[in-house]
Amino acid sequence: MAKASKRAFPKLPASLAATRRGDVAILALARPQKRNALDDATVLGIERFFTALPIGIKAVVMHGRGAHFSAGLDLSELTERDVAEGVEHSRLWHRAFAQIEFGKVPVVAVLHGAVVGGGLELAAAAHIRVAERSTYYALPEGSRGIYVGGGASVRLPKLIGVARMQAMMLTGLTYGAKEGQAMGLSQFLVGNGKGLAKGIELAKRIAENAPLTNFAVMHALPRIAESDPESGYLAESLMAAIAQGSPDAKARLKDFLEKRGKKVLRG
Ligand code: 1HE
Repeated sequence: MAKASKRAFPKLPASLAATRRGDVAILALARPQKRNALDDATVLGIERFFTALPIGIKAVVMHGRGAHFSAGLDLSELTERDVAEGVEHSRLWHRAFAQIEFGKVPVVAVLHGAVVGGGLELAAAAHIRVAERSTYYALPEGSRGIYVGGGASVRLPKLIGVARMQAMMLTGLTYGAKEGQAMGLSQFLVGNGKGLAKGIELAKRIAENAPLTNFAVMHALPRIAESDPESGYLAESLMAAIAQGSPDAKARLKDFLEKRGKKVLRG
């Protein structure tokens, strides 16, 4: 890759906008006139963005412009697709969202308004979800005669369980921000208009961690959690040893022992 391209964001479609605040990148879904519906160009742009983050980016915040995070799949692109193209399309979403979940840096999704269908699938690929009070969640695929295709069958049951996802899909039930928080769809709930600031604050904290710890949390933890316990304990011990053996960990531990490190204080 050319040197310059590693320092700048890759070229994105008009439906996406990327900015930078120090070591935090902010990706906006920027198609509010279509309620940030996700067309192919946008999903490909998301994949490109996360695979080619500029050097020095340590965390990403993702949010939506306008009154909604995302209305999900762009339904206008669906009508002419045959079965084989449908599989290919779903696999494109899987590939793109895998770059979020198992990409280079942790991702914070800031949610407001509609987080529905593929919009919820996109949010579920992030590591942290901050929801504003206006947020509501739905999986209206049933009423459209389709099925989730952006990874929801894998990711959502881990967040809310199979039964809740079945209820959402079978009934078209909508959950509000408070319910979503209680059931684990979001980890932070904030007032309307406060989500982006909270997301950036969290991303800045994440960016201060040792990169190897962030790597372990993103890549080792979810795999360990799904493995059998004995393999899990082994993998954890190896990951722990690798992390603590890094020069970064040594320097941070020394800082603490010599009274320079941050204390863990409430607030
Ligand atoms: C769209 C889409 C869309 C809006 N695809 N164009 N997703 C859904 O079933 C949700 C469909 N959308 C809605 O229910 C509503 O648009 C909202 C509740 C999100 C917002 O309502 P509202 O009143 O603010 O906006 P609107 O007037 O409905 O929409 C504004 C424009 O956005 C309008 O286009 P316009 O040219 O007439 O101005 C809408 O057609 C357009 N728009 N949502 C295309 N989704 C990988 S599989 C994933 C499967 C799914 O995601 S299924 C869920 C699909």
